[in-house]
Amino acid sequence: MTVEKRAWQSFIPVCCKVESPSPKHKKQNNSLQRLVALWDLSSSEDLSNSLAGSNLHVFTFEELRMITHSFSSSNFLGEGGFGPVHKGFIDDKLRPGLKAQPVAVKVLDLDGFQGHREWLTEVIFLGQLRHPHLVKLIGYCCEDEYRLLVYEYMPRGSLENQLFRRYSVSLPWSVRMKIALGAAKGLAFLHQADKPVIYRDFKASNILLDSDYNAKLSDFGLATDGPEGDDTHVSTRVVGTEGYTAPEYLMTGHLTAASDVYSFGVLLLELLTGRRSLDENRPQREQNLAVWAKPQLKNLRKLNRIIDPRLEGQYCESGAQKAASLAYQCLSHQPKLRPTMSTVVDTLEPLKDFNDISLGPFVYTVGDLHKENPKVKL
Ligand code: ACK
Repeated sequence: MTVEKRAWQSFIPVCCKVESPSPKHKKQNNSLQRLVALWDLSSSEDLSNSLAGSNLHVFTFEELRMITHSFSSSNFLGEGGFGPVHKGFIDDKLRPGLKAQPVAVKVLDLDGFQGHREWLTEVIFLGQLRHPHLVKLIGYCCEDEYRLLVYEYMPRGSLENQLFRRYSVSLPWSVRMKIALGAAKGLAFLHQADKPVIYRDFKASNILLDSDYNAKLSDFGLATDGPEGDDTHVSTRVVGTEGYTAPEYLMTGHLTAASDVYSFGVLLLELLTGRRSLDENRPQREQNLAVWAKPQLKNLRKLNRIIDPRLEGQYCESGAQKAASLAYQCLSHQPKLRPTMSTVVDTLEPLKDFNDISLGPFVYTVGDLHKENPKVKL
């Protein structure tokens, strides 16, 4: 797997304007998190100057209002932890040189779960990181109290919606494996970067899908730099999403790349079983997916019983065994026993090659779907 180099080093001199690094602390100052801290104190003008080499477009609020038809309900895509997301369209009539394309515009709701700091983290991390399995940030708006982000548009929305939506055809086995592989590649890229990044909020709602079910990670508001040098972990305030969080991180705040691997194991279970990581509508002992499913992963008879019934038996048994065994390792209570994300990628690579049969055509029943939920993406 190729690891793209990040270009953020070129931004260091500008941010050092705010606080000059001593040689002793140079390594630490190179971190993306450090840049977030420095820019948090500086003006929006400093931010746009500093991001000048990142190819991010700086939009005005008026421009984004225009391309989303005043954030109309017909352009509304959904509401995330960050705030509402609307569809829009950009082209070179808006700005010379802009590629004509649909976009998704996220509006930061300052009363919501995330704030300016998370917005800044997203701009800085996604502004510097480029990879086929990370959603592309096209630009942002930082005007008065407005904070918005403009992304490439992902026609199939979030994996959460695709996997758990009531009125949809079940995702076939090979598509589930393709999605797992794509998301694993995104995480592996972050972990293997020159300055490793821990994603910290890996979950189905943060994985977006393009028209061919290529998975891309989105929402970097909680991302942070990985440990450097001799350090083995970073200590942080515990953040993330219940049901996906590694037990050692939950208990001690010690964060390593292995915490992301645990969350990946939970996501793999969601894909195998069609169940949510946490589901309060189930009997008590089945509510936490990892706790309930883990003891059943190593036994083929038990495994066959927990595979998503919506697959109607259309899955590759040996592939399911391999995926279940991988999930089991990812969910180890000892972080050191979990595989690295590049091992996860290598293990998943062959599992997507399965010919799904007899589930019928993998198409949505457009008419019915739309009647039930007019906001559903087609
Ligand atoms: O599952 P969805 O349809 O896909 O609903 C959620 C909603 O916004 C809140 O996150 C959708 N969404 C977020 N980012 C994008 C994007 N880049 N392209 C298309 N839909 C998006 C997400």
